Amino acid sequence: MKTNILSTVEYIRSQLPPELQQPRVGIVCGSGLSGLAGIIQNIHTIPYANIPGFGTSTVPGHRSELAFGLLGKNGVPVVAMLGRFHFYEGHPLSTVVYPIRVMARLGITEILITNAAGSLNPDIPTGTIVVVHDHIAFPGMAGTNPLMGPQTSPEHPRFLALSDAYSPSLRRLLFLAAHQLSLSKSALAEGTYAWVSGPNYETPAEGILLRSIGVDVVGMSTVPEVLVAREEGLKVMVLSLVTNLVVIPPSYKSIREEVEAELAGQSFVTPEEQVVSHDEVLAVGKEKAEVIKSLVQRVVELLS
Ligand code: CYT
Repeated sequence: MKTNILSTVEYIRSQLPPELQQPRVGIVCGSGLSGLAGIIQNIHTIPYANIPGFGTSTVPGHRSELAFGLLGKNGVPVVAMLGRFHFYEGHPLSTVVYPIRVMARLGITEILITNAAGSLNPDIPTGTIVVVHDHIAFPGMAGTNPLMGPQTSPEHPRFLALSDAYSPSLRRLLFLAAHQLSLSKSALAEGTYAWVSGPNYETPAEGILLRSIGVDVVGMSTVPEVLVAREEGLKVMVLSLVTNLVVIPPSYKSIREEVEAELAGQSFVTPEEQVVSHDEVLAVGKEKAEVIKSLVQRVVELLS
């Protein structure tokens, strides 16, 4: 494992000019958020397909490249994942988190992670950017955890503490950045992210469950990356863009009563069903991508 990471790091460095070989900040671009590449200066990209140990991401709307370059007015060296690996694509969790371990070995000290998520909180509408302050890892609690297995480094704690997984200092910088960019108060919220494996969206009953235990947003990524980033000693910040609302019925209406009433008098109609679509998720991503880009850039500037 360790030698693999080192050989991956060696390959990556061989593809880069010296000034980009030691990035300071890592960035993970979620669904529709890879436009960040457009503001990286001196950009050098390496397709995942060429990088030893990397998988290939297969989700429409996600790119599959690692981008190196300088970000912000101080030209901070960064590495950005344009597209990530999801557990639901069939990759083992070790593949999902491999780029995080590689970026840590390349020398990053902070990682800024973005994703698209569904909201369960009526106060967090579509289009809101949620600054994640905690998580619930459903697969992780149930034995699907990227930290399981032998320790791969003596520096890794066996029993990782997660009380401060989402760096308070980075979250402070994020809200300072939002202030400097004059974002409206409602553009941002703070909340708890639940990781589910996907690839299906949640049923209404699952939505009720998640909401009742205090979840604000739900998604199919990020948490494995956070766990490994923390194990590697990185400071972590996560931004979730709410691209859809998880359908939570106030109460289940009886279809039987409805049909019986219709049959007793009026005409019978089959109503349209309310479903989440991946296209909807991508469309909202496009609209808010600019804001996330500016926030990420400003946080990187504030870090330097
Ligand atoms: N939406 C999303 N669940 C959702 O409803 N983007 C991920 C998971």
